[in-house]
Amino acid sequence: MKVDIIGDVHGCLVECLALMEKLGYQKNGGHYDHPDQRQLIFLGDITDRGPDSLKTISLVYQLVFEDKLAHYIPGNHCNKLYRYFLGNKVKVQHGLETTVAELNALTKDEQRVIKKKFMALYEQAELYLQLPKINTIVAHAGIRPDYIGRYDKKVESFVLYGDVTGDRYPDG
Ligand SMILES: [Mn+2]
Repeated sequence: MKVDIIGDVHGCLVECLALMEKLGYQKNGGHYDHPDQRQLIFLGDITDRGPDSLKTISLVYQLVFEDKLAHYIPGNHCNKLYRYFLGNKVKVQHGLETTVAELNALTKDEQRVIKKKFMALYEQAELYLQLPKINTIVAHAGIRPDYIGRYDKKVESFVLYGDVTGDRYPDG
């Protein structure tokens, strides 16, 4: 089993595609594969800040669900976008404003398609991925050894947001 782990694409679609090409992924007939059967892992934060968050969602959706070439693990930005799509009150800042601006530029139907793709990705995702074949565990913000095998709220917060202190800087 050979994997390429890509974290924090943050809407940088062009760079992501260039990296995939460099790693040997090829597009044939509209579908991606790798001549050596390598697999991709997108390790969270695929959206926000960069110029192409929505196209990045579509790319990762295709790679996970259609091409079966990638795994997707959520990050803190993904969690926030998920809560935004649920209609929860989230602050549209720290990068989310770029994704929301992209969404607002779409028609309602286009928005629905993207939302559906992202929700499907997020809801099928595991909080972290155990890859015993290569003696590896991947998590967006890391994981404590004693959390491995657990999937409760405490573990969810840790793998998404890290080992937070609860302290806050004046700028939030
Ligand atoms: Mn992050």
